[in-house]
Amino acid sequence: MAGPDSMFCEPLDWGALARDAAPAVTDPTAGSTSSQALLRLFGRPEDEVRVTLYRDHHAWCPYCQKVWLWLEERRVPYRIRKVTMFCYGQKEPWYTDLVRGGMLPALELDGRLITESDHILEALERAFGPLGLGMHAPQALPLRQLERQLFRAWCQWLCVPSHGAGDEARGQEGFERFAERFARALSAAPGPFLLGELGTVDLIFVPYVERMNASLAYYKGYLLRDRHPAIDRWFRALEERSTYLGTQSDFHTHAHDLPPQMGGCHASGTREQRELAERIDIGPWPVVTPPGLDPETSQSEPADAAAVALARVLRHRGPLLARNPLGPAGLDRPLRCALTHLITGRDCPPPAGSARGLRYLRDRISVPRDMPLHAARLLRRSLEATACLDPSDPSAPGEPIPVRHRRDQDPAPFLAAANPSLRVSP
Ligand SMILES: N[C@@H](CCC(=O)N[C@@H](CS)C(=O)NCC(=O)O)C(=O)O
Repeated sequence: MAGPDSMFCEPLDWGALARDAAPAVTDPTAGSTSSQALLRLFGRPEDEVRVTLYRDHHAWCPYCQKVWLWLEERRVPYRIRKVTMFCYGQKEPWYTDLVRGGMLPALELDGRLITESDHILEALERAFGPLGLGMHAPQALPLRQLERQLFRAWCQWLCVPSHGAGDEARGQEGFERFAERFARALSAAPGPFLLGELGTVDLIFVPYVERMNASLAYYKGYLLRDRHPAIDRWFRALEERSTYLGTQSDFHTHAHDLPPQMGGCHASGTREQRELAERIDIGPWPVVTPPGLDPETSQSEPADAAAVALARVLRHRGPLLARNPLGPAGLDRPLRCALTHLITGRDCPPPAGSARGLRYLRDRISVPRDMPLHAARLLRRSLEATACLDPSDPSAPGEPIPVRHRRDQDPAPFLAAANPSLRVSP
């Protein structure tokens, strides 16, 4: 048994760990935006709810994010029903009965079903009033076109295979043209947002600019916020809002959720790109130094980040253990070692052969689905630090993250654990 002065410590048991976990949010219908909430009331009675948002389980769908953010910003009471995307599992039959083809998002407003995110935003603006100047303001229309141009230039650079440095340079140039226009539009505005106060048009840019920021860092070694101070200022202003923070993902999640959704993402292969991608995958975080220039977030680490990460793991402990390549018996102790490191900061060596199971989990923490960005960083750091102490094979990799699909992220076992009536018999 290791004494208090020993360099290493023994893992805490599950009961002791539970005592250090952050308490559950008392009322998810009010309070900060959270990916886990299924009903948002903003202090209104439940019988006033007129809206149901259908969005994806993992918060990976960009078109869902803009509608989600709009409802949160406008504080419209709504219900959430989560649906599986084709890339990570089987679409729920009740959803394909409702929406032919199963596309997301969809929204029910006063019993009327609406699809297509822009139609949804239009209907919401009609029913509840615009956010800021609204999406039909004359100034908003050219900006909405710019968003699509920027999106296409990004796809061209990221998703079309390049044959050497010339192609890469052309891809970057094409992207820069529209990124500069976006930055100029932001600089021309009186505040950090596009048309003065935050409006629907900002929210239309949010999902893909967030994904550009992450994917271009990972696959091209290109730091969007560093290159365009006006875009950084826009992100900083968004990151002051609890609404955006509740929907915001991180570099690692997007780097690995985008390939199956986009039909592939192509790395430039430069030294800078490879170094940054490795940092995004295994840390340390922030992914660039000095820390003042964190390209993922302007927010510093909240004091309860480790306790939140711990609480989220404890909540899903059963399926997390069962889904791991080491199995429940094999992962139990290594996971407790990592969680002990997470909350005590002390090294806790796992049994021989556990590095691959710890790294499997490290690579599958999804932000904001599982926890916020800083909590995820701390958990990944503890999983990696503990894997490095594996006495037999400290550098054993986890199972590679698939790129054509993400069925390793099938939510079915987690849903069945939370609600046994959903369990499908084999
Ligand atoms: N134009 C549509 C695009 C929606 C869309 O492409 N949704 C994707 C997810 S991002 C989808 O539902 N794909 C089916 C699936 O992945 O299950 C909109 O604006 O709502």
